[in-house]
Amino acid sequence: MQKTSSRPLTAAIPHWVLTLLLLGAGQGAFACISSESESNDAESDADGPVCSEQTVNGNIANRRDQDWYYFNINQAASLNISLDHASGDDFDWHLYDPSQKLYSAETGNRPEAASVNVGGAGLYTLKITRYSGTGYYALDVDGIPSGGTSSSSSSGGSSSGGSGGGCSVGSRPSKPGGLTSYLSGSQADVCVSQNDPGVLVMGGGSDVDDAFTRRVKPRIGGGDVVVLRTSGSDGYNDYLMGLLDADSVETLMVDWTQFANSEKAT
Ligand SMILES: [Ca+2]
Ligand SMILES: [Ca+2]
Repeated sequence: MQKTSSRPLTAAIPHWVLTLLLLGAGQGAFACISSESESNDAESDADGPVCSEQTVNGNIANRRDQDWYYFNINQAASLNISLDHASGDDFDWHLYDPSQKLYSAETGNRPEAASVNVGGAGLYTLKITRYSGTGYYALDVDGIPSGGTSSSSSSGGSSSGGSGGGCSVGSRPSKPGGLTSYLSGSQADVCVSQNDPGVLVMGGGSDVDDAFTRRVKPRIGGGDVVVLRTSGSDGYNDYLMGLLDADSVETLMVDWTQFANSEKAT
C-alpha cells in the first residue's frame, strides 16, 4: 500500500469515531441564530448561520466590541442588509466575501441599510462595528438563498444534502459554502448495521495498516467513511478505500471554526 505524505496520523483518530456517530445518529437541523454569542470579535469566531427572515439581536457592549457573523451563499443573490439601533448610536457593517476580502460596507448612513448583489458561492462574513455609542442592535440579512447547498469553490464530491439513503438517520446535512471536500467511491449513502461503537486510538508514528483492516474494517461493514482534516488534501481517500473496503471515503477540509460547527462536520 502506497502511503502519501499528506496524511497526518492524528487525522486517523477522530474520523473513525465520527464515522460511527454519523452512521448511528440522526441529524437535526442546524439552527439559524437569533442572537449573538460572544466572543465573536474575530472572523474565525463568527456567529451563524444568519438566515433570511430571522433578525439577529446583538449588542455592541463597549468601545472595543465588534461582532462577526456568517452565512452561506449557494447562488447569485440580492441581499438586503440592515442594522437597526438606538438613534443616538452609529454602528456600521462590513461584508466580506468567501476569499475574506471586503466586498461591501455601509458606514455613511443611518440606519445602515443597503442592497448588495453577490454572485459567488461560499461563506460570507459580516462585521458589525461602532463609530459612536454602544448598545443593542437588530441585524437583518434578507435574500440569502435557502439551503446553502452548493459551492462552486469546493473540490470534488457532492455539496448538496440528500435523503440519507433510507438509512433512518435523517437527511444528509448540506455542505457549507466554501467547504472543500474530496469524495472517493459512491456518492450515495449505504446502510449498514452496527451493533457496538468503537474507538481506535493511534498516534506517535506511522499509520498502522493492520489496525484499520483488523479493527475498523469489520465494524464499518462496507459503509461510508468521513475524514475530517484541518490541512492537507485527499491523502487518506485512496488509502482508506483500499484498507477498509468502504463504500466511499469523503475528506472534509475543516479549516474554519464555522465549518467545524456546521451540521455537516458535526
Ligand atoms: Ca457584541
Ligand atoms: Ca463581539
